[in-house]
Amino acid sequence: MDTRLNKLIIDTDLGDDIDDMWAIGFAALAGFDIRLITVCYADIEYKLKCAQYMKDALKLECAIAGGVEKARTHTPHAQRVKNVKCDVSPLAAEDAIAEAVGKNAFTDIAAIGPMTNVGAFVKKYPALKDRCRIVCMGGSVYKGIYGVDRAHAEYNLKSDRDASAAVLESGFTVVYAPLDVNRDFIIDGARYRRLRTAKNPVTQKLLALYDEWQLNYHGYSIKFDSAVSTAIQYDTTPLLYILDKTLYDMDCGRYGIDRAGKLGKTDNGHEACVLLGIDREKALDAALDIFMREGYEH
Ligand SMILES: [Ca+2]
Repeated sequence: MDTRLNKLIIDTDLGDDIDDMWAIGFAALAGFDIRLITVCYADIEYKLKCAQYMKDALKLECAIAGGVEKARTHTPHAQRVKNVKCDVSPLAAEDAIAEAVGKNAFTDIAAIGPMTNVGAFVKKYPALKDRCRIVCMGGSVYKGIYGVDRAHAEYNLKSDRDASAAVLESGFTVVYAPLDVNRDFIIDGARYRRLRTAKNPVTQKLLALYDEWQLNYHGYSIKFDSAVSTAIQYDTTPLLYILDKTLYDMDCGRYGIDRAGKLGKTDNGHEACVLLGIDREKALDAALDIFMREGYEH
């Protein structure tokens, strides 16, 4: 594990599927220095409240900023966050990202929602390309959704296809964690039984949010029985990559995003690195170790 962690910006569509909440909790427990959370794509006012809720619950010291709203989706935690008072940056998300990147020698940007905000950032601030790395949850190269071994246009990249293409073509360092490595990334069985006994306040909060999501979420993501399993933890995998690259098989080469938003290898594409394989058992153990950490202090 790399203990010399970079500063971290999280660009997220939290508050819809539950995996973003798990990823933010994971980042906090892993000891990332989270400088900024930007919310993207849908239901921005609600997502800002969700981000503020996570900031308060996890005692984070980060800034929060919002992006352009392009859709309305699902708001399973609306009741929980409705009275949250937000302290939101007056900056637009892409400007807040640039400000945070500009303050440090190097910053990782975990892009775990549709690429609207990160696309705007790379287009407006090309001079910052050597000051950060963008690690995305996105794409489906050889494997598709849970149980389907056929690639397809994955949600984060297809929802704002032009922004996704802007990120890939930007010249910034971009690493993709596609469905190939995370569509089976689920904590279940004996690991899940252990997770349920976690003592730290972060994982206890995540489990409460997960139970709430099980009751109130009526979207497209798969719900497993919460007595025995988490939901699919797509968004934890790019953060786990930053911590330990050896858990993955990575391919670096020329990739493109087609009109439908599908990521694939192509001779006339742009340089990118894509995680295509994962040591699943070892990676789940590594994630569980972090969710079980004791002595969380911020
Ligand atoms: Ca997400």
